[in-house]
Amino acid sequence: MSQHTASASLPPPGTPVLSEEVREALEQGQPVVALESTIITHGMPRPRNLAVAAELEAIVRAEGAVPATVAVVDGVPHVGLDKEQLERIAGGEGVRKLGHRDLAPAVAAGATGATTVSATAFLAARAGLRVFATGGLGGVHREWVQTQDESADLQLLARTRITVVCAGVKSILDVPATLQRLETLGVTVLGYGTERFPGFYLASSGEPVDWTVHRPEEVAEVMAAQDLLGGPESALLVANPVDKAEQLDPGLHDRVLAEALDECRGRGITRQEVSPFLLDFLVRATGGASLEANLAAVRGNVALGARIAGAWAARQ
Ligand code: PSU
Ligand code: MN
Repeated sequence: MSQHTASASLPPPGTPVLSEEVREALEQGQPVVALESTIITHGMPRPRNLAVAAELEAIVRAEGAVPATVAVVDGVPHVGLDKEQLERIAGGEGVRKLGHRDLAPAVAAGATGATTVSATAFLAARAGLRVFATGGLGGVHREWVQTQDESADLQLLARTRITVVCAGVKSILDVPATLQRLETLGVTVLGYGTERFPGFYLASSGEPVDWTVHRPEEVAEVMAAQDLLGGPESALLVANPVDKAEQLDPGLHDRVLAEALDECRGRGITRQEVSPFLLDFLVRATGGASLEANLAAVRGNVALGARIAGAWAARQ
């Protein structure tokens, strides 16, 4: 571990290192938005992923907030990456996917990896950030009865005080079961400008949400109420639908999803390989349209995250 202690400027291993810009913004009470890195490494084709990563940071800045992309570089968790670090993560060579439980071994081994929602939310909250924007959460998989495959995102969000802006969960998951699990875990869900839980590629999954807000200030109000009420330090999910004009054609979506699930079952693909296989199948079967809808959803979430961070900072 000598690489960590060699530099006097670095805190002990495992402590998230803030970029200069993020540290200053936090000190001055300016809005900061955490961004996840797994969508860059494992959710998008190279080399477009690097351009997207930079674009997402630019969107946050354009909305008046500071972006803090989260990743582990050479065993050091970073909240806010510089250009070289972002290139390294997007380049993908030897970059692992790190959930919350993978952080300790990654730190100990000096590994480089992209953080999922669970790891990003954990590190961002540790660093004092309150708002995090991403694409979709992990959730309860179809065929859960056989596989027990449920993303660690859900449990982590049940015990982490952070506001997560997402476009729902991918339709390759069991959406009603995921919503039920969030309810069981006590994670509050707000529909943003909608009474339906978004369907990631689609503006609506068809499932209802119990609470709807329309402005960033209303989200900040709910965050303040969470803190005042006390109790378990759970997250707040803001479910923000993709613009209807940019969603995937619903007929096409339903058709290719059914094909993808059949193909996956037929080939006997299981465990960690399921999601990448299905996502890749969707991109190819829709001629890239699913990727465009995915990007549109993420851009919208990042912009909204910045506005919520602004509303939150204004209250402090
Ligand atoms: N959903 C998406 N895109 C993604 C992911 C989820 O629409 O890239 C990634 C996120 O990083 C999420 C992770 O936290 O997958 C969940 O992985 P798992 O199911 O292995 O927990
Ligand atoms: Mn899983």
